[in-house]
Amino acid sequence: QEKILIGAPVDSGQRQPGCLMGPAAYRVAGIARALQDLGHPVSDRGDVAMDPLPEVRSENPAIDQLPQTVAWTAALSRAVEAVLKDGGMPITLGGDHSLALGTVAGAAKYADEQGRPLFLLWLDAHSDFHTPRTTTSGNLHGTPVAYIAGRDGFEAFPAFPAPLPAERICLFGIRSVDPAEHAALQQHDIAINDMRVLDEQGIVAPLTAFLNRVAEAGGMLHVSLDVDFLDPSIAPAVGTTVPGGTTFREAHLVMERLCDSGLVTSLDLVELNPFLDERGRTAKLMVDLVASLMGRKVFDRPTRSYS
Ligand code: DIR
Ligand code: MN
Ligand code: MN
Ligand code: MN
Repeated sequence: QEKILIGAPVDSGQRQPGCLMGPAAYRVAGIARALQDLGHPVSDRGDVAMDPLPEVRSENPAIDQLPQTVAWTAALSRAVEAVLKDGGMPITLGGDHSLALGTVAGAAKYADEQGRPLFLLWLDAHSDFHTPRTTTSGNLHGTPVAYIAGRDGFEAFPAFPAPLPAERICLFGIRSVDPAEHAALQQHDIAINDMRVLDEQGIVAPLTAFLNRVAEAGGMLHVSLDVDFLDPSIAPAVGTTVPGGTTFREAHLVMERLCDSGLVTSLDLVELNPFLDERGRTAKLMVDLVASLMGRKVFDRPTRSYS
């Protein structure tokens, strides 16, 4: 199956400049070559352009760059849906995490047309469960999971196609949750695998439980990988580092297990800020993680079954 790269130079979901250089950094770090070396056909559709800015406003005065974020959401939703319609697997090269408002909307639209349930695996230090009403930072990269789950407050945005019920969403690696997000998450049944869960149970048990549900439902699976899922000691190039993240070995094991499952149908790589990187170190780690997800391994092992 063809892996299709979509550049998403989105910088409007947070205030630290630099994420717009992400797509270029992934290309320089050799993402296409890494996939080709694994035997996958790859095509690069270049960078998506933002739609014209709509006239939208929010009652929350803290909100930053709402029109830009709405415009990116519309453009990226179309781009991802088009790749899925062409039978490809979209790999969106970000760009800050607000781009997932669009990429997951595109995947949800396609899944809905196919009559298949879409599942979401959110690999992140943050729960990103704010709405434009509850965010105090005003940074819209903290909102996509709420949009995807169908929470109120996104009136300025295109209506999310078939919002995902809580049992189809899995947060993984969480260690920074704002009070308003915490309160809202208490009202939802979303699986929250915070770092304590991963410390106590390891990554395999909770991940397998989720993947089994996806397989049983015949679902599609969108994976959204935020650089800050990783510990800052191995992935420094992100604007919002949070100590205590996943290790190199844990992150690769997540990717290998996802590969074995054969369930992943779309992928985001988000929040890389190449301006903060050390000679491409974080970009190269992200490319290596994608390679593990796409089949790079030390030795072949019998494929595990996911019911
Ligand atoms: C914080 C930080 N919860 C906010 N969020 C994210 O601004 O809403 N940082 N996603 O990467
Ligand atoms: Mn995030
Ligand atoms: Mn994050
Ligand atoms: Mn950020």
